[in-house]
Amino acid sequence: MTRLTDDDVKGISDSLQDVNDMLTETTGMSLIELAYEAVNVTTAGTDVTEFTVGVVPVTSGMGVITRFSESVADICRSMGMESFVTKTYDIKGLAEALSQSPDIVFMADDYEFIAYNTKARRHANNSQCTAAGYVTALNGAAKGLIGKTVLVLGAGRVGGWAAGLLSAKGANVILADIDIAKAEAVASRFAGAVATDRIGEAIASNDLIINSSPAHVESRYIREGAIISSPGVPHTFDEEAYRKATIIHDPLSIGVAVMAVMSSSFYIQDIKKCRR
Ligand code: 2YC
Repeated sequence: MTRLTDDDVKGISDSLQDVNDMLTETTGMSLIELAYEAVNVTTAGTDVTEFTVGVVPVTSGMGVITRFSESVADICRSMGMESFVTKTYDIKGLAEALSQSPDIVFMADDYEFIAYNTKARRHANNSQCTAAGYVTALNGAAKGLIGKTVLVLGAGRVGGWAAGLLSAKGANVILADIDIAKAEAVASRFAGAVATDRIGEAIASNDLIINSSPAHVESRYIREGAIISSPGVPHTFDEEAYRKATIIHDPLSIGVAVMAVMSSSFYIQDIKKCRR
């Protein structure tokens, strides 16, 4: 998984309103509306403002990313969720968080980023939630995906989840990766999905794109009027790309917002099961 840098994260807390405005303009949904749509629940079923959040910084691997945990907490606060970041790290930090009985605990190392619902004892993961958020954004911006062809750049975890969600939405999926074997392995899981390693050609012949790759996308391949829903980091689109296409990106907010709604939704589903 590509790792955010301090630089990617430093502006997040101050740009939450900009993200909301960008999403409203490009998809017709605010961040929280997008997150509910992505998890396919309504506020009637799950009201995230009733859930509290604890975020625990983790020092393993390449260590803490400056303001990563604070940004996660700010994103949840912007959705009306009472949130805190622990003063201590790792297991000590988890113990500190649990002593305050949060409904959801967010933690990330260099391999997994989860939102654990302490009551439902289930967690949401960032890869699935990021894919769900960006597929939902593309669906909104394209005004539906049924029968349309969508190019997925990058056959990693987010790309794999996105291919599955797009397939479920009735889109025709093309999976592009420089590693054709990787693209074919993922494409083979979804009826009708095809794999390619001819990246430039694929970009030049598709108007709807999910970019879940860390690679640079050459603006010269991008079609006028294309819609690129782009979770990929580093985010390296230039002004020519932004002139030609509608590009939907933010480094963390969409994934975290969907994680918060998905993790909250586990609790309600379990309660309903008990009531039957
Ligand atoms: O500050 C901390 O607690 C660090 N351990 C956080 C490391 C996050 C590493 N993961 C990522 O940077 C990417 C993000 C795009 C979101 C998911 N993985």
